[in-house]
Amino acid sequence: MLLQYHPNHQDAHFLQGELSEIKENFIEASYHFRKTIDLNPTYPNAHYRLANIVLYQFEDETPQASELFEKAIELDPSNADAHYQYAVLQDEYFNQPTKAIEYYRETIELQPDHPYAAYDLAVLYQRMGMPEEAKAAYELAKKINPAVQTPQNDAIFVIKSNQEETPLVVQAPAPAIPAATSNELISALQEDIRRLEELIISNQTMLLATQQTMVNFLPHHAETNHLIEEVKEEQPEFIEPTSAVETPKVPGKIVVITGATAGIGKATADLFAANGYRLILTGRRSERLEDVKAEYESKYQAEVLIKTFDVRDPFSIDEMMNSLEENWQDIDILVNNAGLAKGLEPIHEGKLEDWETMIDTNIKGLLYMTRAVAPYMVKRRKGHIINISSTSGKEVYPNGAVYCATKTAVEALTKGMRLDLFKHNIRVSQVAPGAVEETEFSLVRFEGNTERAAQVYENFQPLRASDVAETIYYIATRPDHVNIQDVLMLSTQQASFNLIDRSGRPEQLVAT
Ligand code: NDP
Ligand code: 8X3
Repeated sequence: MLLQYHPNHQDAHFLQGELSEIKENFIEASYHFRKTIDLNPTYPNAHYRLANIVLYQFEDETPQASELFEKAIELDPSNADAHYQYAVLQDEYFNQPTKAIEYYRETIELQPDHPYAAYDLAVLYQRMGMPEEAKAAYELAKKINPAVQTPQNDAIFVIKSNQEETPLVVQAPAPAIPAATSNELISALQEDIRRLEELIISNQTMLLATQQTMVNFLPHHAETNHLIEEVKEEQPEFIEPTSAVETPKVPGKIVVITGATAGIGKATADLFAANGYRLILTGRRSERLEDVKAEYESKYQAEVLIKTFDVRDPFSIDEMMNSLEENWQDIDILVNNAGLAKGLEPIHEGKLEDWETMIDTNIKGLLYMTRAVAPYMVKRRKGHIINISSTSGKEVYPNGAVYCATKTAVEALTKGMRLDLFKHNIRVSQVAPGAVEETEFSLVRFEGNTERAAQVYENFQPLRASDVAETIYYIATRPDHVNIQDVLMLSTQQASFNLIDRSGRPEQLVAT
């Protein structure tokens, strides 16, 4: 709730990251930690927390995790566990034993009773053919954790160290990389809650809306405490970093998003970029595409390809596909988002030009894109097409016949695509949102008339572009065997096109 009024509040993002992590919503947690870093690149512990999530929750993101641990160490050279995790990565992933040794040793210096570092160091020394050093590290490991002393380990480290033999490959008896303990998570969280409360209370300049934030925040705080209690009860020692809901970040996957210059498309691009996807972003406004590319490259180090074309032109689409270098051709996800409404008139007054534009963009554009991309997916037996429909595909409203007809067509196309493509192992989904702000949708519909466009969203809280983006991302990140076909989503204050509770946005209600 605090973020609703202060979307750039770094503490609130960090705290929300911690809460999301405890709730095992790792995508959300990583989003908030990234946002924290974005707002304050030296925010204490943010890199470290994000690194842990990236490493344990998202497949194949090890290089990024390593960079984050490196940064965490740079920001806080006393963080023993960051040193340890970094050492493990150098050892096990990057095959850099010398560097790994350096960081294991630093871990032990910083935290002499670190439960795993000495043992892992012993194993590494042994593997490197340095038996004396291995033995010394093993002796230390035994002092820290007597459980590591087994007859097998004794034989390996003590006896073998005196013989000139090929070093043995040693299996660690305990998990090599420890999860953060629940106690660590809890105390970090409690500290942050305390800090945030102090910050809010001491801020005398906060206005009415912020006071409401406090009111809304308190039950949230209670919920946090409840969660903490639950965690303590259920898991006195460890929180295993396994996700009940698998939402892995899959790096290197390629997503094409049409209409990424604004609104829902841009918000979707942001989320995929933040989560390590490679993006092909399209739209007609090349300057906007350039800006978006520059933003994601610097903010997320994302790989972004931009393609300027009109989805109504099948030849440009073919040209675009033919221009893709081989390493960009394996498109995993196509988000058919580009679309628009033009005008709001009764059928007998509608402009033919508007009708052509809507039909050509919303139906034919979506078809052309699908026709161009789907064969690659069929060939690979892999892919996911996500169409952006609308509540207008499920109901028809006065003066909106043609726009509603185009979105009804999208509904039919989604169903049809699914029937044709499921046997090729391709997923087909759609999202059908109600009114969405933070878009240019109404501005386009009313030909740049800002006043008329603003009226659409007046006195109620519509969906935001990011809400729809999150749904698209959720659909795209289900396990391979899950196909979510259709999601209808509206603002809580909207029940249908004309049934909108316009008694005010939540904060306005409070202020009056
Ligand atoms: P925006 O106007 O903010 O974004 C529309 C995007 O589509 C822009 O990036 C635009 O890029 C692109 N686009 C439009 N026409 C073309 C074209 N001919 N060729 C290529 N790109 C095109 O609107 P939204 O984000 O709201 O709209 C996205 C989708 O969501 C649409 O399909 C819309 O129907 C649907 N939708 C929107 C709702 C809302 O209330 N906002 C609710 C339900 C569904 P550019 O101009 O640079 O080409
Ligand atoms: C856009 C939503 O209700 O304006 O698809 O048609 S609405």
